Amino acid sequence: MKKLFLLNACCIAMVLVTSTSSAQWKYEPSPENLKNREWFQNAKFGLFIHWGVYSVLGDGEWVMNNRQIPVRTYEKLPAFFTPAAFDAREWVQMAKDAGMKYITITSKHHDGFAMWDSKVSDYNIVRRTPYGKDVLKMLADECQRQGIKLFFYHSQLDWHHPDYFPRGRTGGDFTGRPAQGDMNKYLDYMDAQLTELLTGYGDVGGIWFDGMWDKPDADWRLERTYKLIHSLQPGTLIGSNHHVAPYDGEDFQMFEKDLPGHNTTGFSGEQTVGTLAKETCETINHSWGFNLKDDQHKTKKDIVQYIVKAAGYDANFLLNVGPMPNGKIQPEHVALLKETGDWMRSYGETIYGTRGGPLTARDWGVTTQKGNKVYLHILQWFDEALTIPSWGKKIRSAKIHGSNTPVRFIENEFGITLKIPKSMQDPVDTIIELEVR
Ligand code: FHN
Repeated sequence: MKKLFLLNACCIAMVLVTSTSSAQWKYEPSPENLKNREWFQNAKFGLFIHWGVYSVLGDGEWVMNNRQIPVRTYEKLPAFFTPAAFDAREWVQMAKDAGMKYITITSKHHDGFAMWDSKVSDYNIVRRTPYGKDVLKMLADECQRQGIKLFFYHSQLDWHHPDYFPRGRTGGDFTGRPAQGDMNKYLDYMDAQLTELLTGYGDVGGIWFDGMWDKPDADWRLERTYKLIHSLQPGTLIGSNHHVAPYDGEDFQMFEKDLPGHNTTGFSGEQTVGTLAKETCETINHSWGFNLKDDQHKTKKDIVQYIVKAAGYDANFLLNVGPMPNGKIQPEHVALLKETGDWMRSYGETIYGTRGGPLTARDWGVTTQKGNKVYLHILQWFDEALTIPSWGKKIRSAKIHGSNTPVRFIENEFGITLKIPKSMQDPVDTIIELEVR
């Protein structure tokens, strides 16, 4: 019965959507969506969670493709997924204490396994695992309760579904799927599952798509899917990790393991920086999904400086953890997030609600601004005098943020030179608060 209702809801929405799909479609974000974009830009810091049955093997979220595990074999994994120690309250509290304002969790990753009680497919956590509970529902309720927004990561790429055809760059013949299929049937299935997520889990802060890069030339019916999402929840922010310029219908732009405009990972070669709200996502170690051997954990300084740099580039920072199969987050990552929260409690005012600028990023650091305040975030500087260019505003005062310690400065044709004695410098971030007029 529920399946029929959902398919009807999806079809009605689809009829609505398809009947208006057209070449000259121009996406007009709703007032609610524009308000949520503002909220997003002020939020600045979120928790990314890559969690799924792949966590059981402790070898990251690409284990099915990397080890060339056929579908029929991989389908044995859910039987071992028993996260008895999963505690949504603990996860949300941890994110909140770290200074994070939203959580983005994998609803479905490339392995095609649904982490919620999907009526569209029984390849899900409720029907296929001994645990049998809808962790997304538990998390959505807890986020609602604690005032944290919940976003769903959703993979367009699918190594399990037979109609994800023609295959793409990954998930080839080793999956053992028949060498035929109908991509439109797969996209109908994807839209039906998205309809479930957008009609059964409260307010959805956003949908974080990933995987189009597997078949970059395919017709992904984006207009249809984006219209469906905004017809079900106009305020939901859509972003897609396709590594190219944003498409119509998208509300924010993400950059994987890079600051906007940078391309250290090779992902962002084609990616021009658009005018939408921006977000940089990064791993807390070197893995997205739980990886037993990965002890390349970042330090508090790495994380804080990344948050600050992202803010200087006018972008959010989405920091990832890969929970363990028992439902716990690795203790090293819990400790790192706690330390980060201590810093955000002390200096968050120079991040939350700010915008990047007025100066673009420099070797010594970045600037953020809010109202008549400009914050110089000096991340690496070895001298006691720093000269920055003027930008047309007069400096009324300068001080070490969070103290009443004035910072001496002179303004002249060469710019603004500030005297920052070593004793005032902080190895993580020396924040100079300028009051401007
Ligand atoms: O393949 C995925 C990967 O597993 C992970 O989800 C990251 C997150 O940004 N995105 C893809 C790699 O680009």
